[in-house]
Amino acid sequence: MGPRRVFSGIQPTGDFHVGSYVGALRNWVALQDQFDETIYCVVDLHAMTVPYDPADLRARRHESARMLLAVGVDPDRSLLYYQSEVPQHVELAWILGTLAGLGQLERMTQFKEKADRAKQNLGIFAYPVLQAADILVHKAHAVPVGDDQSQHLELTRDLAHRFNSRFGEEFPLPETITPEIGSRIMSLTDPTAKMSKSDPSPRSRILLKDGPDEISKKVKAAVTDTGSDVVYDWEAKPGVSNLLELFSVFTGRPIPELVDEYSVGGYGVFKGAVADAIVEGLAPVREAYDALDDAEVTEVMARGAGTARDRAETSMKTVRERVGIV
Ligand code: AQP
Repeated sequence: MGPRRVFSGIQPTGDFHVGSYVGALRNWVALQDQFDETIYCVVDLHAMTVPYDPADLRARRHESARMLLAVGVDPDRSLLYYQSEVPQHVELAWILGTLAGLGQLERMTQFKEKADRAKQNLGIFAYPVLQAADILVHKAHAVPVGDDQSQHLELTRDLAHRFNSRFGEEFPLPETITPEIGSRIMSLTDPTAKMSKSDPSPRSRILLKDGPDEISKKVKAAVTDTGSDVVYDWEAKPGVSNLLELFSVFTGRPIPELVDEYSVGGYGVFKGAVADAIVEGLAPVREAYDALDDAEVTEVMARGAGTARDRAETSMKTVRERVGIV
């Protein structure tokens, strides 16, 4: 068996929040110790599927790269680059697009949620095909993502399987890696909706760049449920359950132990402790972010793109031969 590879991407569409950190980015860092190769990408082409300002995109992709380095993606161990700088992603997306059924793409929940009629475009529709190409161009075996991406990963496996059956065995079918706790962190203002960077309320999410005061304020104002018991029960107490998941992730302590300790004392004491745990957990990330030098970030990303292009081109040589365009 060859080297075991991980691939994942993140959109530079806004400030990263604890949802994407807990659901995905934390795993990106841990997987550097568990897989032979880890490949991470700032997926700026995906970010163009919603209305945006070019200057804003330019700034955000750089900030995103800087934040990935700050959370612990190590450029000496992981390949890190901007998607747009490796054109083979788009070439493979076209080929996979010819194998993708319209019905299946129309059933994608994220497409249905995001594509309100006024803003619909081909990019949003084809988004999961480009995502499949991102993963398959590196022949990745595993993809660490939050729960919201499992349907797209299913499509990726279908496309890989269809390609292999039609043109010959080329792509591994990648597995999804989601964390047991925190695969779906919910909004602080509406614990029935996932925490998301496109939520109009900034109080709904904790940003990785938030300072201690902002974090405390947001946690203390988080919607909790009626009563005052700290109970882990997603049906009856989604707000408290969401905070318990965050508490567990940031302290490394099991949820039942936290429930035992905070079952008396009310929501005030509980929320104070959750806020402290998040503040403490994010402090090193914020410090690393502030310490990074812009020129260093630019240099890391240029180096990553060069390596990624070479690797993607090696994959595409065989793919082109298989599909008959050489
Ligand atoms: N709330 C969440 N809980 C767990 N995981 C999450 N992820 C995002 N939100 C949560 C995971 O983070 C990774 C990066 O996601 P992305 O930025 O590429 O895309 P996204 O899912 O579109 O992020 P948002 O914040 O939810 O933005 P909008 O509102 O635009 O949809 C992915 O692995 C995702 O699963």
